[in-house]
Amino acid sequence: MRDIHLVPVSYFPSENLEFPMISSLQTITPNQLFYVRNHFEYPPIDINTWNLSIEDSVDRSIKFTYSDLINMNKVTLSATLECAGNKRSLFERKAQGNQFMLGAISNAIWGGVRLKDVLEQAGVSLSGTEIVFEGLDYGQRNDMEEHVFFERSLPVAKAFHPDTILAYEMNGEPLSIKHGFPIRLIVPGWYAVASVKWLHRIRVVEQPFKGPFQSIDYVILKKTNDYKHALPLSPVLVNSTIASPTEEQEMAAGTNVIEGYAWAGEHSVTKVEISTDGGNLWSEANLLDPDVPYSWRRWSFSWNPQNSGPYTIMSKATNDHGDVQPLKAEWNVKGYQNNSIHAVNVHVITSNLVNSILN
Ligand SMILES: Nc1nc2c(c(=O)[nH]1)N[C@H]1C(S)=C(S)[C@@H](COP(=O)(O)O)O[C@H]1N2
Ligand SMILES: [Mo]
Repeated sequence: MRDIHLVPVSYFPSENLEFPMISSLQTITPNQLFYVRNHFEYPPIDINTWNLSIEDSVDRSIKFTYSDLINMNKVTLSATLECAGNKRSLFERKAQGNQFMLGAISNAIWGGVRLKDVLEQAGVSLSGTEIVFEGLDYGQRNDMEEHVFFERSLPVAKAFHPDTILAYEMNGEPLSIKHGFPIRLIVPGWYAVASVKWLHRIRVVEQPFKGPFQSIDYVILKKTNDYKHALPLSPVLVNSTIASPTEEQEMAAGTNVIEGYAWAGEHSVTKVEISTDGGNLWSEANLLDPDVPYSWRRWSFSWNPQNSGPYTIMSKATNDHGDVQPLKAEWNVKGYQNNSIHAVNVHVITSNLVNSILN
């Protein structure tokens, strides 16, 4: 077995690591290869004093301990998490932020309790406006004087969705510190910024939440500082990635396998098409995984080039709503939700070519 590692994007001020997209395809990402995206230092956690408090809009608060939660009705579900900044580095016009390549995405089986069950047990009803989730990690942002916690909100309907869970397990193991121990929110089908790690406080609010990670970051900003017209990130867009071959790879003429992943957030991937001539002709790839809600599907395509030369390979996914990846995703200041058709340039080498040089 080869020693495969996460790929560092930054270590300071926070640790950010990508899944190595060049590793062999696996539907379930092993925990030690699951990408890591943090805004602050890891918070210290003492499980004996940790609790989750649920506060309603009149400041009534109910606390759950770790054992309260793990003794509730358990659910498991598979969900792909994708950072909204995944593929930021692939925008032709550079966008600010961590220059993620292809690997700010991974897939795991999450075990935990339905958020809805916890909210109901705490007496929260569907009547509020939004629910705010606070992580234990905090620190300084460049644009604010005071320290802030990592906080995000959800509309009440998504919070009460039966697939929105408070996870304490990842692929059958207790959640690790890097992924939000002891409890993280999992919001399937939404960009992973919604899936708050190191959760310790949930509050019901009557006004739309305006924290910096809700209204300054993770919004689609079309012009610098034009926050007035910024739109909140929507659920994950249909997307696909070619994992193999990789950019500028040399390939022998004859049969080659092109393979990768496709995902569609709350939707299903229904089709992946491959072009090997820069986007003129498209043929369907084989989907290797069944359609599991919220989860990426591996695909493969057998390619048999005969002639030497440069080729541009492209992958294009379609969802069950008929949405297709665009040739070029719309650029935005913060470089989010890049779902452009993925293109990889390769070189096919034939033995004829080598023989003609050597003889
Ligand atoms: N508390 C907290 N939750 C967080 C974050 C964070 O920095 N702090 N990052 C978010 C973002 S932007 C992403 S993409 C995912 C990454 O989850 P992972 O590190 O388990 O892959 O966590 C989300 N939840
Ligand atoms: Mo993210």
